[in-house]
Amino acid sequence: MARPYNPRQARVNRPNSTFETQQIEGRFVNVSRMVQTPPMDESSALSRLRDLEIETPSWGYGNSGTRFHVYPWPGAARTVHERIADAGLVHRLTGCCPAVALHIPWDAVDDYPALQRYAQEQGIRIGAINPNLFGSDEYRLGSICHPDAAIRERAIEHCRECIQIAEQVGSTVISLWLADGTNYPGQDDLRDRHARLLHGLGEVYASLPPGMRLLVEYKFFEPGFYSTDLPDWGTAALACRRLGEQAQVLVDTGHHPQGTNVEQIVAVLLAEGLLGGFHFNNRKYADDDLIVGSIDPFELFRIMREIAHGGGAENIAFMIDQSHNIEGKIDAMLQSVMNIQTAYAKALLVDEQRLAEAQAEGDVLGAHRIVLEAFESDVRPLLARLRREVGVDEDPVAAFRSGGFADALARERGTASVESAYERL
Ligand code: LRH
Ligand code: MN
Repeated sequence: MARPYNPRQARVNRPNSTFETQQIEGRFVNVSRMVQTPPMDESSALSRLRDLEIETPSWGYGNSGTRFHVYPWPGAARTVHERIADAGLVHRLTGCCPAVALHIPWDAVDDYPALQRYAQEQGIRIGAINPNLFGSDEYRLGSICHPDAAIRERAIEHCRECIQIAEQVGSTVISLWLADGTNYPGQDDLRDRHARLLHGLGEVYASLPPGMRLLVEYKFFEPGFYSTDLPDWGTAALACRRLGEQAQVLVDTGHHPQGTNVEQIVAVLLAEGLLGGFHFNNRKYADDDLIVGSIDPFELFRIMREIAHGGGAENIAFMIDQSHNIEGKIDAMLQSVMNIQTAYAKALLVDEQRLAEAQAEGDVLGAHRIVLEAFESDVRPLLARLRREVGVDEDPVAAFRSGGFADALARERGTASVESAYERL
């Protein structure tokens, strides 16, 4: 009589199973999933959900638009203090957004310790500091990859200033995106630019105090329309490996060519210990920076599933990076937070044990249906219970809209118009 089926045994004993060969690199093999992991019960899902902290971007609260026009929103934040106050309101209404990311110089002030105290008065802390190496005329041909050494040095110096700002506001994350690239073949030497990239990142990394992380954000195009110096996860991962343990890759969900399997990039970076954080948003076409989960909620679920079952997700910075061009900024941010919580809650409900068995049996559709089951489950009651337990309204967007916040802000702040790129011509 055949021995009772034991997926753990089956997989390990399959002749060409890779586990034996990878024993020396056991840390890559997700053995834990092989262990009989009972489906996650509601209370453990709730504790995982309670641990999920989402950082909102200061620049997501202000008026933003496209090169065609910026449509001013009544009551939209106009100053760094108003942006931090709005982030504080989002935390009070969701219970899970205790930090706001700043962008320098958009959020520059003379007294950073005072700004940190102001954030604390709003019930939040200052999170990632984003250097801006694209907002001044001298960066036409790049910043740390610029052909001119003096401009490269000034770009590196700006990053060092941002590290000092981070120290003054108690932040432990520098989140660096480079707009650096070229627009025409021959415009510059691609290998020279790569060498400048690695040298520049090395200079920035060397200035990090212990305990501070450098998150390296890649993007496949724009504003570079022929080459981008940090175009993909591979280049970012190579650079981070070369830099050291305090450097990790930041995955902006809108920064990939169409058809990219983003969750596989997340899985590989997690396995390699190189996933530092996310810039969540969604897109239909390019880097559209739309509300996360608004276009492809199934992709967001698949990404959060790699986080939910992969382990090693302890130190990941879950950050939103969006611009709300035609909708209200605060309720758009609230909806984004809810969409991330929804995707994570569904991901936590995947029956990992049954899935491992179906995968071991090569039951392709069976395995897929187990994942679909979780995606199609209604997690609204679970999230309502979570929000009741953390003392916020079951529907933060409804609470914002029925709470008169928008009208109060519009009365207090009015409507500030902003010129678009073309209008400044
Ligand atoms: C670049 C990017 C980067 C930010 C900017 C606001 O597209 O994603 O993270 O600096 O948006
Ligand atoms: Mn981003």
